[in-house]
Formats: sequence, C-alpha cells, structure tokens
Amino acid sequence: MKITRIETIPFAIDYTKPLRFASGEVRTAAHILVRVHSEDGVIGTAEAPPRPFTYGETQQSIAAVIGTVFTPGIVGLSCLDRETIHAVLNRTVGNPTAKSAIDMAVWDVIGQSLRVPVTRLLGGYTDRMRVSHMLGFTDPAQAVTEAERMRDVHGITTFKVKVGRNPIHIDIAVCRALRDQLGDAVDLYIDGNRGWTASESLRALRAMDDLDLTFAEELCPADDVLGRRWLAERSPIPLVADESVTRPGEVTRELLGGAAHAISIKTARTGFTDSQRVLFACEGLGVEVIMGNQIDGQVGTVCSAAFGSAFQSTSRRAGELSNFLDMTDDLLAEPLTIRDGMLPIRQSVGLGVEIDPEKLTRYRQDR
Ligand code: MUC
Ligand code: MG
Repeated sequence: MKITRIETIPFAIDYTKPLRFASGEVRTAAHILVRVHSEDGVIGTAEAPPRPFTYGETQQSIAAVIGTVFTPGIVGLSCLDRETIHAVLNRTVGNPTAKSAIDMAVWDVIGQSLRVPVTRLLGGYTDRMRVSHMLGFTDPAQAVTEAERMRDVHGITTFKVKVGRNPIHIDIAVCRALRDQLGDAVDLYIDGNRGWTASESLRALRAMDDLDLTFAEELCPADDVLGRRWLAERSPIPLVADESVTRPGEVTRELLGGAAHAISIKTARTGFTDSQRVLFACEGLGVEVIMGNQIDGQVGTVCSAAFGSAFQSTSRRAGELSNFLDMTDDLLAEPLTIRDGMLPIRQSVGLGVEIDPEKLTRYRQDR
C-alpha cells in the first residue's frame, strides 16, 4: 500500500440555485478531486471543497499545499502508516479540507486493498443514515416550498435553517413559517454562520422559544469568547460548534470554555482520522454530535455517510447529507439516492467511489 503519488484535479459543477448563508454563498461546486495512488495500482479517492469564507482555502491553495507541502512528506509511506501521515499533515496548521481529502483517500486505499468497506473499518454500526436538509437564505414562502418538496420527493423531515441576517425578524419569520406549515412532524434547527452578536442571538432564540428548535449552530463568532459563554449559559437549546472547531484541540477549547454544548463533525474538515478523535472526545465527555455538511458533492457525501453510519452516536440524528440534490450533475458513476428520508450506505470495498470518466472529463478544469 505504498503511496506513489497524489493527484489533484480541479472540477466545477453548477448548483441549480445559489445557497446563501451569513458568511457567504455557493453557486458552483468548484472542488478538488484528490486521488492517492498506491504502488499496487489501487487508487483512493476523496474530494476537498474549498470554503474561502470559512477556512481561507481555495481550489488553487488546496492543489498547491497538497502538491508542494504534503506530497513530499507522504510519498513512500504506506497507507497503513496512518499516524505518520497524520503527523506529516499536522506539522502544518490550517488547510483542513486539503488534509482531510488526503486522509480519506488513504482510508479508501486501505479498504480497497483489504477488500472491506471503509464504513466497516471505521465501526460498521448501521447501513443507512437519516438525512437532514440545509435551507439557505430565502423568504418564508420559498423556504416552505423547498422544505415541502424535500419532504414530498425525498421523505426528508429534518431541516437546518440558515439564519444570521439582520434584522433578526427576517430569519425568525422563516422559521415560524416552516413550523406553522410543516407542523410538528419535522425537526428544525438553525445555523447562524457567525452572523449575529451574542445579544442578537439570545433575542432571536427567545423570540423562537415556542418553535421547538432542536439546536442552534455557530450563531456568533468564536472570537466573541465571553459573549459565546454568556449566550451558552442562557440559551434555552443546545448550541452547536461548527466552523469554530476545525480540529480536536478546538473542540476541547469550545467545550471547556463553555461556548458550546454539541459538536458538528464534518469529514470534509477533519477527515476520518481526526473525526474519530473528535467523536471519541465528545463521547468521553458526554457531548452530542451531528454529522454536518461542508456543502459536499456526492463524493464528499459518500465520505460523510460512511463515517456517520459507522458509529451509534453519529447515526442517531439525521446527518446533513442532501445538498448534492441541488447540483446540476455530479461525478459518481452510480449517483446517490435518498428515499424515505434515508441514505443507504455503500457496502462496496473501500469507499465505493467510482468516478464516471466522461463526467470527469466534462467538468475538470485543468484540460
Ligand atoms: C454549515 O454548516 O455552516 C456553510 C458554510 C460552511 O462552512 O459550511 C456550510 C454549512
Ligand atoms: Mg454550520
């Protein structure tokens, strides 16, 4: 399983409509496909989604850091040297999606070489994940229409609603309309992407006290250290840390600092190796986790679902696994499908990521 080279392929696939949220918007899935080649001919595959507004990474920076910083330290190691690979990657701070894609592609090589699904190597708890859909900024009527379509077509009954606009009533109206029109049969939670201050957040939470929201994610910035602690002490519902927890140490900091009650795990951000560390830390501390979405394409969704389904605590709640439904196309030879609100987990060896060569030719940007 010796690594011979790491390939980075930029590709771009449009969304059917922009996904807008407090920290930015996404119109095109302009990602990097990462392929780890091993000497026996096995190729591991994952994708890195650049999120410049969240982690500062771009397509160019991901390709550059993998090509010039990570590859020289990793080529020649075996994929089974996972902790050495991890140590090489973590000599460099930042670059979370670049590191994670390498880590997950390495696990894919191991799974394929051992002829075992990665999800079983990780933990193998279940063969399906309940799905939560993320609703971007829009008005109340459109949010209800989209949620009803997701429920009626795909059976999805859990929704994460993007909030963080000002005045806060814009978002409160959307959440209220969703609860009024969809009733008690759906689970609703919110994500502010750092758009509000601590006091705006508390006002909004109080105004939505009767809406039975499950969680509130990243309402204000991590650097508002005392503001977040103040908010966490007063919030009527658990606060989830997302982009404030890009690595296990930050999870510890947010939890012990009293700034969050639950953690969003994103394999696009912490791969499989660090997602395990985050998960096991949370389990040890008795902290709830959610499988989050880095606005993944289908390759990223396969990775997220493989991890989420591998453990009891990550599969207990609906995972954010559906935003690929808003893409005009994707790279997988066999597309993912969500039925009755559930995503079945691929049981093929490795991650089960088979790329359609024609689609890759069509969408890659380097030729
Ligand atoms: C999310 O949960 O925040 C939007 C920005 C980002 O970094 O991830 C997405 C979804
Ligand atoms: Mg979030």
